[in-house]
Amino acid sequence: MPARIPVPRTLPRLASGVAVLALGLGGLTACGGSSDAGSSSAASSTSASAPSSSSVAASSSSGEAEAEKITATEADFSIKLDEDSLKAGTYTITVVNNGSATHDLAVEEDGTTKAKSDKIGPGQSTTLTVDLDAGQYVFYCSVGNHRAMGMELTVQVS
Ligand SMILES: [Cu+2]
Repeated sequence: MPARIPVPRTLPRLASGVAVLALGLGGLTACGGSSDAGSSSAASSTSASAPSSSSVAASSSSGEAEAEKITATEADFSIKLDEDSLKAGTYTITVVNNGSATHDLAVEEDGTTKAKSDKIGPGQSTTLTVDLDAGQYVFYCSVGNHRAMGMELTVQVS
């Protein structure tokens, strides 16, 4: 009567208490531009009176990024942009009217107009500053039925 005791070949391992923590920290927007700020102390303007018409801009000093400059060229009836891939950030858009009608430039996000330039006549230009997050926008002219006539441009911001 051979009493074979089956010996398990796998030795019990000591499971050391290793806890694997998956830190899912993502999506934090980091400003990529490492600009040397604080070296322009030579121009110390002594303007004590702030214009009262400016909105309350007492935000924190974390947003020191310079505005990107792009140009939107308008004609009768089209809008062209000199950049075709935009990254999220602050943009100062120079609007140039090369047409013969009055135009403006509006920036729409999800059906809501979030910024609009002054109306400019033929040959004039103006600027419009807008913060663009990642997403889809429509640049269009809000004058008359110009948008329906082709003055709109879908802009993708990544
Ligand atoms: Cu127009």
